[in-house]
Amino acid sequence: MVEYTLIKKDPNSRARLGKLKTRRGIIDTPIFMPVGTNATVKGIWQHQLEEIGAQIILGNAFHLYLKPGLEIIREFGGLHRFMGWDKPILTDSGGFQVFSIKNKKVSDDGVMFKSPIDGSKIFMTPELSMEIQMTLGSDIAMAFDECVAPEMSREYAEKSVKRTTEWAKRCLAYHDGSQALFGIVQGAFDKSLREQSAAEITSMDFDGFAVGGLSVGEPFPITKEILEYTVDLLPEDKPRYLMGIGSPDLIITAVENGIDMFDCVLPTRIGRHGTALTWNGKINLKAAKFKHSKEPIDNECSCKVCQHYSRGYIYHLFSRDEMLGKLLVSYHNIHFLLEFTGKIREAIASDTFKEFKEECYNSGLIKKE
Ligand code: PRF
Ligand code: ZN
Repeated sequence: MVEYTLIKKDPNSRARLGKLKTRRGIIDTPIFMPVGTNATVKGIWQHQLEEIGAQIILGNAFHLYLKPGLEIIREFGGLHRFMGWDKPILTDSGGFQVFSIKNKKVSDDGVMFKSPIDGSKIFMTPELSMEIQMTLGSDIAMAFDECVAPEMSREYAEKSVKRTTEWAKRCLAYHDGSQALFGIVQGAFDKSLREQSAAEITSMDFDGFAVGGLSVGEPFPITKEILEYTVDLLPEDKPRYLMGIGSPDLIITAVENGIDMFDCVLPTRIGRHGTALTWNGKINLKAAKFKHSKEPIDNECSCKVCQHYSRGYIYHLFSRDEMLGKLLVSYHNIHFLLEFTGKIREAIASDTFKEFKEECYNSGLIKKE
């Protein structure tokens, strides 16, 4: 259901340039996927996403099942029609969202929890997650997995890896093949568990593979070490997705380790708080030092916000709590990450990825490890 074509490998790292053919068009990889949890990338119109070059966005089985619910999605003919977006959508299975809920009961059958919206009891299973994602009609669905919290014991993590494998089998068995389906490798921060999980998950007939369970609060060197180790265990001929990362540092680390896809709420979340990504690092536009600034957020940015508005104007919007401030910074931030990943692709294409990374260090966008 998706077809990955490797175009080129970077001579100095494991970075790779490729194309992923989906039923709704071809995606250039490495690619950043903006997150639209509730069928909206917060604060951005769908036509604006197109305008800034988003090629694929994320939706969330968990949230969309709670609201608006499957009845409404069916009535509207799927998620694409419901939200007015006709490019590819990847849906997450709920495996991560369910696990951040308190007072849930996890068993080998599934996860029992109370709806955070109306308190009703919900039993999420691999089969239900597949049912939801098929109804949403996303182009890429994710297997239902268990993302283990970092404080859990090795014993628990071991059980959890087994459970994620069993759930992956059930997802494949229930799924009707109408959309692509990716498997997720778990295994906490333990290399032997990662190895076991990767061996089990990659032995199944998935269209692509994701690395889950990282960037859940652990220090950066651990993320990096486990990522490096895990990517080596994934097949070369399928797309690889690192779930839930989107800071420039982690994007560079992911790409140089051979990751093709990543997603994160970071650009819109920090944008709503006035923090903007720039080629010289993050700035917070609520800071008084920007009150008189006639400069754009970033001099090198080609986005509409940087073309038309000053830091001083955006400072004013935030000081009056005007909603436009949040919208402008969110738009700029998403544009920034899409432009950043576009430059990464150009650099891999021209054998200058190493130099590009060096430039990012020198400009202050990313930190020395
Ligand atoms: N599993 C799923 N979604 C996720 C994760 C995971 O482990 C993560 C971890 N960073 C983000 N999103 N299903
Ligand atoms: Zn901009």
